[in-house]
Amino acid sequence: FDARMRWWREARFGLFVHWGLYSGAAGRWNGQPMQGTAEWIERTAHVPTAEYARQMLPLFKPKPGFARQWARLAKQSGARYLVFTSKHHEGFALHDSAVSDFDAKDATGRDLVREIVQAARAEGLKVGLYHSVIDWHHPAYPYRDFARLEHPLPHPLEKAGDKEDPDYAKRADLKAYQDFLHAQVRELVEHYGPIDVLWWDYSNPGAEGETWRASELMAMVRKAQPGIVMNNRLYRSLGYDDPQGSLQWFDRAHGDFTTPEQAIPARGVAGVDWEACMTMNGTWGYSALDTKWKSTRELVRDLADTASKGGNLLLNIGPMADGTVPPASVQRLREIGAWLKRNGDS
Ligand code: JFZ
Repeated sequence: FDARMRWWREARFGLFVHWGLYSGAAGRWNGQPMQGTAEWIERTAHVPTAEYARQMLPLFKPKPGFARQWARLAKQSGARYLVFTSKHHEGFALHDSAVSDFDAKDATGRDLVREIVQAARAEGLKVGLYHSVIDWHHPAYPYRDFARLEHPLPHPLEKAGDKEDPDYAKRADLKAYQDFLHAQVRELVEHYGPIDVLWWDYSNPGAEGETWRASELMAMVRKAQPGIVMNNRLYRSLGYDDPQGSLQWFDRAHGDFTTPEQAIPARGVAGVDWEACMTMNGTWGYSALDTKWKSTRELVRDLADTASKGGNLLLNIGPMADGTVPPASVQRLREIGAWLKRNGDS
């Protein structure tokens, strides 16, 4: 355990990337600004998945070389690792998946996980996958309706039906979904060479513990990637009422480190490896509407605060649908990099 955690403990700073079909929506649905973080727009705008795919797929056009730009930017910022969304809750997979046609290979002819992993490696960065356990696209996914997210089936709301997807209840099938989840993750850990981090997201209350056959899934991943480091969101729900909840719920058997949100100012817990993840504005996925950027000064302070309390900071960018990183993020990352050059330890 200590051996595989070594680089991670020394890393201190990583770049997080939220990028998927939602990037094309840029915070609006049918012209209307939507509340909430932009990567949740399918739920917040109550869009059926077929309609979502119909509108979003044509907008998703990765430009050539986008991954090299991300990796170079990560390097310039002083980050030592890059964690990107191989799949977010929308269910669109960035790799070439044989168990789904809702994937980048089918949509664009390209395997974007391969492009990103290779680009990160070329810059000497460690690379990790954020993989969503939630999947709003898969027909058997048993927690599809926003209203039911917190609740395992059967749920009283079932009787009211699902406005967005009336047949949903008939298709929901936990076992079939688990099998799909395991098969898709297997592709990711077997086909792309060494993967350094698996960043699971996330098990809401009611869908935690072994709901996803977590022990079996983690063992499979560990077998394919003996050195991989995993967070604990596959097994444990996070505490919504307590921002430090996931620290208290940490369980070494089901995660190497824990990833509390809103963990700044940092508290940390002795003996537990932890990582704060944070946006530079107020959204993970790209939104053209969110221009409330934190200052570089504030971000540097957050990085120092986290590092001084023994944690890592995973700082997010939300590229546009063609892979372009918002200029405000580019500027801040370069300034952080310059600060680290002057004040950091390498
Ligand atoms: C999850 C995602 O839903 C979100 O889109 C983003 O990817 C983020 C990094 O992770 O969001 C969460 C999950 C749990 C909590 C907060 C946000 N929580 O328990 O406080």
